[in-house]
This record gives sequence, structure tokens and C-alpha cells, in this order.
Amino acid sequence: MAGDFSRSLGKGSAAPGPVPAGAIRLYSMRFCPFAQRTRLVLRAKNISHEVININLKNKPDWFFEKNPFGLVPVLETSKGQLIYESPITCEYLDEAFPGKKLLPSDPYERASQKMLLEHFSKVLLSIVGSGFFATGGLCHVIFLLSVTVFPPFPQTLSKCNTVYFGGDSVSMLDYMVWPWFERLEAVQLQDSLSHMPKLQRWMGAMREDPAVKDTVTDPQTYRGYLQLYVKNSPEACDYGL
Ligand SMILES: N[C@@H](CCC(=O)N[C@@H](CS)C(=O)NCC(=O)O)C(=O)O
Repeated sequence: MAGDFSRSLGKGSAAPGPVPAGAIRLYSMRFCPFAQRTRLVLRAKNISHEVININLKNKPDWFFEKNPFGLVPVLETSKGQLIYESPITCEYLDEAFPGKKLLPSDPYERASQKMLLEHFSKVLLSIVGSGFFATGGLCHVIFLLSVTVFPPFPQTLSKCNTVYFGGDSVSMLDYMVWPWFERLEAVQLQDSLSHMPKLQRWMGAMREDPAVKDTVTDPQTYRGYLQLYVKNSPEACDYGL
């Protein structure tokens, strides 16, 4: 079975066969923060799954049949159902599979998490628009300013007395924003949070989370990937394998 650390499939590769009955497949890329969201939820809910990595610098033609936008993550079920856009994949997994629910059951709490995620997504969109991958370090600085200085993120954390965004245990919003915080160390910006003890406490707690531990990429490997990615190298997605 294909796994998180399998080499990516590129142009000219054979399309994978149907998903076995009862299983679920994730089309991913090892360093993609959006796909990491889905991987975090798969692990947090202990959902058995297979992973097919896609070479995003040399995409197979068949991948556009899985997602017309050609982006990871994509989920595929044994019924041939396809689900893409990371927040939608995560909500789908939370609803379709048993176990701990990651989205709050209270309608207002649920709406609050989605509003914060919306804000966060707008920040990400402006970063991608400004060339996130072309200038990795600089864009992380913009990210950091956006989430720590402008409302509503700092207010949310400073108002609540809980470790996590949604309460005393990890929930969906924590997993949705974590991948970008994890990458701060790779661009040597982790110390810029020193004036925000609550955010630091949250990061410390997240690092201890089993799903986070399972999906973490060490900063040096991430830096190696980023160097190849900005050069448009078709080897970027398989860096370190
Ligand atoms: N809005 C999408 C964004 C996903 C995304 O941008 N994925 C990147 C990898 S990190 C991708 O597939 N890039 C390929 C490309 O831009 O052609 C989501 O939330 O799933």
C-alpha cells in the first residue's frame, strides 16, 4: 500500500486502480501544508487510509480527473467519490467516520471555528497571491504578522483561557492552522513569537499531539525541499527520499 513516504507519481505514470472496498485514499504531497491538514485529521481519527503522492512540478494528466484544479489534497472513496479543498476534506472525514468529533457540536462554537478559519484562509490567499513559494521566508514573515498582529487571531487566544483555540482539547481549528506554524522553524522565525506566551504555549501543546508528531517534517528537510521548489525542480516533491 502506498504510504506517506512513497515517491510521487508524475507525468506518464499509470493512473492508480480503484480504491479497495471500505478504504479511503488521499492524493497528497509530502510537504504541502493543505494536504497536511487532511493527514492530521486522518490520524487524529485513526482512519485507515492509503496515500498517493503527486509530483506537483510534473503532474500526471490523470490527476486532473481527480481534481479539475490539479491541487492536493484530494480524497477518493471506494465508490469513486472525490472530495477536494482541504477544509472540505477534513469536515467530510469528521462527519463520515466514527470516533472523536473534531468540529464542535454546538452550532455557535462550530460557526466560530469556521469564521476564524475563513479569516485565516484570507491571510493565506494574500500570501499565495504575493508569491509564497517564490519567496518562502519573506512570505512567512507576512504570515506571522497577519496572524499575530491583525485581528481576530491574537484576540481569540488572549480572550480565552484554554490551551487550544476551541477549548481544553485539540479540535478542528487547531489542525487547520497548525501546518503553517510548524513551518516557522524551518524559516527561523519561531523566536518571533516570544512576545506571545499563549501562542507559544499552544505551539508546545500541539507539538505533543500524536497526529502532529506523526506528520511533522524536520526543518532541515523542509528547507531542502523549499530550495528545490523555488527552482521549479521536478525533484522537489521527492526531496530526501
Ligand atoms: N485551497 C486549496 C489549496 C491547495 C493547494 O494550493 N495545494 C498546493 C500544494 S501545497 C498544490 O496542489 N499546488 C499545485 C499547483 O499549484 O499547481 C486547499 O485548501 O486544498
